[in-house]
Amino acid sequence: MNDQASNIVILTGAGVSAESGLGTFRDVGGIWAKFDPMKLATPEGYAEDPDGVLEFYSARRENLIGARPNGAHLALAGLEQAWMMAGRGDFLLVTQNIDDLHEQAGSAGLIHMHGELLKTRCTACGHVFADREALALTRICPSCGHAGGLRPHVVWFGEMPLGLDPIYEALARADLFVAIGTSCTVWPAAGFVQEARAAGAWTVELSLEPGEVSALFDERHYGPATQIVPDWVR
Ligand code: BV8
Repeated sequence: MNDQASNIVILTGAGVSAESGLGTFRDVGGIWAKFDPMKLATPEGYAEDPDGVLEFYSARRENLIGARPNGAHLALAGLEQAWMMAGRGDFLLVTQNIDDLHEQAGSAGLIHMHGELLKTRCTACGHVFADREALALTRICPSCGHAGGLRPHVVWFGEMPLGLDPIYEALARADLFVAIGTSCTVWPAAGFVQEARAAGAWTVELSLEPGEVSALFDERHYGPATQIVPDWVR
């Protein structure tokens, strides 16, 4: 890893959680190979079949509740702690993942740009709350009492990702950008490497195989995240 860097932005994707037993999206046998994202991860799909969408996310919640962080999550939490202790500069972890495995590993400065599976949002009042239960249309918002307006606190296709202002600010200051376990197919995350390069950052891709924008990375290491992330952090 680059010992000179002071401001780091790390982007993670589904590959970082694959060895914790959570499926990726676009690999063979991935979630979007089995389920249609246009029916299950869009506002239009939810309007058409809310029960079907809630069932899909409830099943993923059940799967997540048994999952534990792996060596890659732990290495990133350790890197953050070392970075802050040494007073090196800014540290921002941005994840496209909706699981909570980075938090379980101890990461603190984290943005969930595609939302969080274990949270629910009320479409009537906007209240967001921690929620590990199965989702159902009959449930009532604990804040405003409205029934039938609860949805998973995730960002669907066509919706605006979360935390973009602080993310772009950090990218503009970054001197090191690392993308881990992401195919870089989903925008705007796929464009972050270009933003970082424009700011003069050194760019690193750590994944099982090259993603869509691999050519834009200065340094690339391919293999399972539980091996290549701890090796790179060391
Ligand atoms: C938006 C959350 C407006 C819920 C998800 C054309 C051009 C530009 C944009 C678009 C376009 N057409 C459509 C768009 C917009 C669209 C988009 O990008 N579509 C794509 C498909 C073309 N984007 C949006 O709609 C976004 N909003 O654009 O708003 C806007 C305007 C201006 C400025 C800003 C915004 C909202 C997108 C949010 C979608 N939500 N899901 C849920 O999960 O159900 S997307 C879904 O994909 C996932 O949640 C995940 O977050 C995301 C990214 O996937 P990856 O994490 O990369 O996973 P993937 O399976 O693809 O890859 C896994 C990688 O890991 C692989 O490379 C593999 O090799 C590697 N791997 C596997 N195992 C391991 C491993 N690596 C290491 N170790 C291992 N063991």
